[in-house]
Amino acid sequence: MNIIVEKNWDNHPHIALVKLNRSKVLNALSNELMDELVQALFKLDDDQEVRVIVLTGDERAFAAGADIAQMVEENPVDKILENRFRSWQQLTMISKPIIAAVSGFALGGGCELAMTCDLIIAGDNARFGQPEINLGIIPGAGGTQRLTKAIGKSKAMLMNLTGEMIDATTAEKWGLVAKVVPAETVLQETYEIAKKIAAKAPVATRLIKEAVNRSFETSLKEGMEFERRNFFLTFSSSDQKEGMRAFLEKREAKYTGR
Ligand code: DAK
Repeated sequence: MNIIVEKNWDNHPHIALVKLNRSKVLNALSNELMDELVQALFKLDDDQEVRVIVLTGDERAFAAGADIAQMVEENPVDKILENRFRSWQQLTMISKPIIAAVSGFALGGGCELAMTCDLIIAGDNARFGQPEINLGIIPGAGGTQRLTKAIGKSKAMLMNLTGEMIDATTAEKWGLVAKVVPAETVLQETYEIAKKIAAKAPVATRLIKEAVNRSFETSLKEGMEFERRNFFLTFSSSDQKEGMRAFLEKREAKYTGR
């Protein structure tokens, strides 16, 4: 098993933990692992009980990139035929919030995988990098695109052209990660954040994810229009009534996800 899925993580009915499970090779993202990951995420996305997904590796590595042993002898035709872009594209179709809990190396495809998630919580031992240049290739899943949007052109150029890693504090300062926490608490801290998100109205959290992601792909005018439509849409949910009534009645809201 290249990944381990724990639904009801820590007995929480709405949080699922997905753990990359190739420790010996620093969770290198083999084709098989990526297929399993996409399948598992689709399953969790379809499960109405699940509201938040946490993706993690182990203490030494979130993931040290695509599996170099699998790629070394490949040619462009192999690449076209195996169509690996499809699984990476599919990751962006998950509608529920995914939090990356990163300890250790997040390099190449590992950094790209973390960036495909909705937010990154990093242990203070985390190292991020796009070292593809050291292998004579360039990133294939967002290292020149998502990273540039996250940290800006000059810093993205620095990381991509030198292949050097940055530490967690720098990653936070540059806007790549949301929060840095002591390495030994990264899962616990991520769980606490997941718990907060899981307590919100599920339809609204999905619409927020969709709208924030849209801001990367569209003009401000179109993005504002998109946000407005999603805003109106929330008023068709019973959770909007529940959220507002609960506020007025000075009680905690109980969301049903409808
Ligand atoms: N692939 C395969 N094996 C890996 C690996 C990787 N990316 N990274 C590490 N390993 C293996 C090592 O070979 C070693 O295996 P054994 O020798 O024990 O059998 C084991 O993990 C432990 O690694 P080290 O002995 O090297 O450990 P160190 O602590 O000394 O060094 C390191 C850690 C992370 C600095 C080093 O392992 C390293 O530089 N790893 C490679 C990092 C890297 O270059 N990553 C970028 C790979 S290219 C695409 C989507 C994405 C991509 C491409 C296409 N499409 C959608 C088509 C992504 C490309 C990449 O990520």
